[in-house]
Amino acid sequence: MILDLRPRKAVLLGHRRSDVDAYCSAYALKRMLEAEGCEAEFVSPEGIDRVAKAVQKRYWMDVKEGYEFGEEDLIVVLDTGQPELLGGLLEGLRESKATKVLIDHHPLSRGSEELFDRLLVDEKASSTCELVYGLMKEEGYEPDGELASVLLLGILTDTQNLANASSETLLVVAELVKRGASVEELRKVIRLSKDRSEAIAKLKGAKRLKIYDVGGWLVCVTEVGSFHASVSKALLSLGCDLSVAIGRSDSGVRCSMRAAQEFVDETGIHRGHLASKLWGGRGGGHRMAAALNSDKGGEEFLKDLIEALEDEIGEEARPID
Ligand SMILES: [Mn+2]
Repeated sequence: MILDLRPRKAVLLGHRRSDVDAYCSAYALKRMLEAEGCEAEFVSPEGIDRVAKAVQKRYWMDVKEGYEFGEEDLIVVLDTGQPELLGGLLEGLRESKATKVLIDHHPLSRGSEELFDRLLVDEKASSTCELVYGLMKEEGYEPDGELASVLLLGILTDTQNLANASSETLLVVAELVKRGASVEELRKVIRLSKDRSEAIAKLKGAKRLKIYDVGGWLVCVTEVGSFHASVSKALLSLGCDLSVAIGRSDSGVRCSMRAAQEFVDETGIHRGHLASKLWGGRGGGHRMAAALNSDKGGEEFLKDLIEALEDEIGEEARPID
């Protein structure tokens, strides 16, 4: 998939503010490439996020925020569902003569197919780290205990500590544990990085909650200034079937949306439907999680969202006080 190209200089690209999965998959891939005599560096626009920084302290790798394209013969883009998440690097990527590979567990977005020469994309995989582990086995590269730990970190963070892990993923986890990774130890690395302001955002999100019953489903909407993704995730764990955290942005509102698996399975609604109805498809994410932007005002946005849900479910929304 990669080593057959006999690359000499590779650049590994993560998405804007790379998360643990992007950082760790790059870390592991870099090691595999270096073992084959290929120089490799990791570039992530706007650096990496807070939890990834905690991981970086323990498993150090240099993170560059920009890159001068030209000498590379291999580009691997990791964990990046939408090419736009590469920010200013996208232009250079397009123009580069290098072989371009995408390794990702997000749905393949339009445009990615032409952009890349090789795709390792599997929506069923828990994480990009899981895909990189599969790739290593295919390439005949044996990850040691440290790499097994790094790969497991990406799986842990992308499955909410294995809560959402599939049977297939648990088998991969078992292999990584046999290679020397410790779930208990790695949980500590991620837990280290609890953030007080994030906790406050979640609590405020819960306090300001609007609850609707739409055809028996609990739809929860709230407004917060920051940490939208973790607020919507937290609301789901409180028992909502669909949670939406809205915040103001320069041009209108931005929001993060999450759906419980049963909701997606039984209603068939996923962010694709709602995004195209409400925002002309602007947004990205998984089937069950999405980040969206809209130029509408908060009230209008909420009204449209509820109407779109009523339409899809075929029942009227009933507010619950
Ligand atoms: Mn990921």
